[in-house]
Amino acid sequence: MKVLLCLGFFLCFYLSSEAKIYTKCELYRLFQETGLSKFRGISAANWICLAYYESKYNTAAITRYWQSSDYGIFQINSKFWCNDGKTPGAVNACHMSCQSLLNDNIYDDIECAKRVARDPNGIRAWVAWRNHCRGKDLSQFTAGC
Ligand SMILES: [Ca+2]
Repeated sequence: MKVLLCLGFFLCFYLSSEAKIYTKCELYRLFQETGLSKFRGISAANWICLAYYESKYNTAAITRYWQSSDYGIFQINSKFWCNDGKTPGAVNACHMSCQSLLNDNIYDDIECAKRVARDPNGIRAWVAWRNHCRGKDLSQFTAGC
């Protein structure tokens, strides 16, 4: 998404690589395209439900904790998965900057989510999925897509 902001008569900022609020059907198509749908047997509806309750589909979402933060549409944590330069003992298992989890390109976010889900806990790593999606009727998350 590109946004043109004009302030007054002269001052214009052209910003690229902005954040984006996705729709469930945009996510559905991207999850199909990248193979996140059915990844380790986890359906698209589970991933869309997870993204809804973690970030409301907003790539700019950040949640700060005492010594780490969650970033982006999947709320991926800086303690284990990405590098934000300020998390003590960070592992950075996705080998990426946490800032990359905040822009409108979510292909790298999807690859990192797959990495998280490859661990033994799988999708259970996400608290919002456990609290809001596990065992629920998730048909609304792909309805009409
Ligand atoms: Ca990204």
